[in-house]
Amino acid sequence: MGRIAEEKQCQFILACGDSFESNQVDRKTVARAIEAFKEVTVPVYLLPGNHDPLNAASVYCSSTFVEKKPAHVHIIEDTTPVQVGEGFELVGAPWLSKRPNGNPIVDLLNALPPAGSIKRICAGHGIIDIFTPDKEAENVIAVSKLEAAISEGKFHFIALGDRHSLTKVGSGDRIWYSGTPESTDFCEDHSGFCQIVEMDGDDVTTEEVKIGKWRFIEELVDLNTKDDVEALRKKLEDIPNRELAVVKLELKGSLTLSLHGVFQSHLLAARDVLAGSVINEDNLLVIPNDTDFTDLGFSGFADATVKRLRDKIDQGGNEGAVARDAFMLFLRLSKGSA
Ligand SMILES: [Mn+2]
Repeated sequence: MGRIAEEKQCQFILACGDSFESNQVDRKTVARAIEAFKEVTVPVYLLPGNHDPLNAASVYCSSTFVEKKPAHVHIIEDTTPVQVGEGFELVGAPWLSKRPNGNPIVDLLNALPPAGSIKRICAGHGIIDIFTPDKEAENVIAVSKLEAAISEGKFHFIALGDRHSLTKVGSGDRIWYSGTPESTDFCEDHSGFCQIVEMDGDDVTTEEVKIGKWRFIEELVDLNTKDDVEALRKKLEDIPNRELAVVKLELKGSLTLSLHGVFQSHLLAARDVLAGSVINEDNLLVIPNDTDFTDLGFSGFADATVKRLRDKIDQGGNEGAVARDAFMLFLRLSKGSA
């Protein structure tokens, strides 16, 4: 973000809360954040959110942060307007506790007169009413109030934090969640961006820049044939930077025992390099067919074992399921030794 801010000649960087996961983060995490801030060449404004509220135990009051913080990094401690360049001011509504009475932005919206000739930017944090069923909950922000503040000329732009996906709020183009710079979960539909906001006279333009490296990939996969298994292998292999990818597969369809074995070995190989995986096989049927038991090239006791396992599988029930797992393991081990 620092590099982009420099490139695009941004006047400052604003992070609207939850820069730290909690006030109890490791000292090392704080020290490393400060190392990163040192490389940033523009002023940085950090708004305390519900994860990192500005209370007595705040990470922003920790000795590591206070002693090492570079001068160009500023914590928005109260609702005092800060001048951020000629004709612009920034006003934030910091969270002073994890569960304040009402969202801090509400008092700010009520207290401020119209901005007049100055361009005023607001920094707030929390969930908005259109994204929660619990609209009356204490910290929920009513979008109608934000839109009213814009139309009354109190603010020219409202930057929000909390939501991980980059999201435009309301009917205009002046209220936004910039989202988190990294993706952190499957449910996020547009995370991993920073947003560049340009204010020129009365015009506001926004631009999203992808900066996140992590990916959360969720797929429903129908597995029935050899081609399906091969396509899934290729799909898993073609994911770029797999060490930064987490994959969730919802599997359905039906496979023979031997194809399921092939699929399992592809999965094992992928799991070695993926950052994480969640595989749901509840709706994937594994059905033995004749070719599962013939052409295996076994003889002697191995062949006799296959026959005994097959009888058990055909009988079904719990023992059949155990026999099926045993047979698949047997296939894998035999391939390994070959
Ligand atoms: Mn939050």
